Amino acid sequence: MTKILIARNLPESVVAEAREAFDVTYRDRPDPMSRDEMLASLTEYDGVLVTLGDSYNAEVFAAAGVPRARILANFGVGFNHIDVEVARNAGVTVTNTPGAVTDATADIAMTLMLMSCRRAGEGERMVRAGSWQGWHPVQMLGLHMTGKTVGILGMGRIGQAIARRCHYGFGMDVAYMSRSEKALDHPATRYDTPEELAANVDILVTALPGGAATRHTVNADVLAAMRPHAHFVNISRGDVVDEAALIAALQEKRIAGAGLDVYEFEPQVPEALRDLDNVVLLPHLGTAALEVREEMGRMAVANLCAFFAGEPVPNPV
Ligand code: 8YV
Repeated sequence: MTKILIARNLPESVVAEAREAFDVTYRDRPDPMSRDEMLASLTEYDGVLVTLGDSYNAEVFAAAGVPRARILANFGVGFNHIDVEVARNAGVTVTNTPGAVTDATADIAMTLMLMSCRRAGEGERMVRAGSWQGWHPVQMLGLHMTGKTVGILGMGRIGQAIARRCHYGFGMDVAYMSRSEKALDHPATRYDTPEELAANVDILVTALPGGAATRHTVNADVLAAMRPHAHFVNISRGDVVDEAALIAALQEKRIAGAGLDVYEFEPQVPEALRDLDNVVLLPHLGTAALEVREEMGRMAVANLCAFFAGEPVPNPV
């Protein structure tokens, strides 16, 4: 029977489904694999269900030699923790779970936009600390989202889901930067560079894939182009932003605030960021809802099943 390693704790229904099809070794733990475990995952199993935090880089593949594993089925849409090129050269197929994550991740973007613009984190901390002095007409005034312009960096599935929410739900104008013009069912302005986009919006949101190709797309220049009342939101990968430059922009109040679900060196969140009042910090909650994680798991298992049945995998990357 085909030997599969499930490398991380998953919803029970997903593990049960995988067990029906494969000889499963279930690593029921929340932490990423050690280097030895990573090597063993490639040399002792036919396929691995992997996720964020397990870095299948060139060095790991080189150390593993000719892998026994022929597929890495990633649980998640983002696969910047896997060197896909190296995997391909080693004869290893990589799959992911697009679609399943889209709405939940777009919802977290809206959560962060609202929380940052309306200073909800700051207000909640004030109430908890017992330091609220009572309502008054100019207390904690934030940015009203209705009618403002959102700028989306990266207009894939998640970017488009954020755009729809902003346009239809909040009456916002939509602007974006992406490699190609997108056929959308609502008006949107496309800009060619991140700087131009940043200069023309009230809220800048990143929905880029992460990894080498998009590293530090939001750098000091892009942050400098933003307007002082503007907010920045990141729900994609921490490395799309130069975190040190973001911290400086926030400290110097060159932008009004930020809402972050992801970090450059996750799970480390710099103290300088945690010290700031004008940021909302979430622990990578993008897809954190049981039914979403179950759907992601079902997709990962479906990719494994198709692969070992000799059929085309539904979600190759
Ligand atoms: C996942 C995500 O929960 O799907 C993704 O790429 O960023 C998440 O929300 C996590 O990364 C698992 O891969």
